[in-house]
Amino acid sequence: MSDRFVPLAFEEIPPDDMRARAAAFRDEMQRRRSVRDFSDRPVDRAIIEDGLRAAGAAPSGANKQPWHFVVVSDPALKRAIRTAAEEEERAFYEDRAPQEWLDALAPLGTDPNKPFLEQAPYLIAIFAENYGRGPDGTKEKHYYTTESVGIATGMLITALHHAGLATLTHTPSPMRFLEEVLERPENERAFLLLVVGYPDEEATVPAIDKKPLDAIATFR
Ligand code: IYR
Repeated sequence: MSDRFVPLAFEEIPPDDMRARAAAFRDEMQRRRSVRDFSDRPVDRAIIEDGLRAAGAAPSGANKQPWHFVVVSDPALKRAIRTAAEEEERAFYEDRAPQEWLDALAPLGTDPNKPFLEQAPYLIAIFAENYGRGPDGTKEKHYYTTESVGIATGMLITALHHAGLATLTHTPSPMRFLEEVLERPENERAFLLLVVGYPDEEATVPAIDKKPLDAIATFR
């Protein structure tokens, strides 16, 4: 976009504050859970918009920003998404999924019923742009699209959690139906469906753990 350079707006933080912030943010992120029981309580759209702005600040291959977020709150659209998703999920749970995959999912207690797709106030359908369009309509190549959209999605989840909302990364498989229901252009493919809202007051989550640091990182 730009062949100019500007000064970096870097905010130096004193080392003690850095440690405190790192620890506080670690605690905050460790409280994040994937939620499947959502309340229908409304959510201020400004929170969703700022979450999307934060996601849009993600790094991306050649800064092509190869993502598009469709924010769905319309009840008829949510119902259409639920109907199509549950159809795929039924096929998944009843035929397509190998036993090993079903066994891996057992601790999560998931099944083909996805009431949260109607209950939650917002569904954010995340699309990856396989290519873009220049100002004159010519095709523009995108780079590291999956990585870029994955990073933006992680930042969106983090932003919404930080703002006080619950999310669920839902991946009905296959999810091409999202492209049809939401009438997306042919350069976009559905990447993930993020369910967003307040948890139901009675919400429970599976008793599962995250791996400790020494199991996920090597220092050398
Ligand atoms: N898409 C199905 C199955 C599912 C798959 C994985 I991998 C999960 O981590 C969770 C669920 C569903 O949403 O039920």
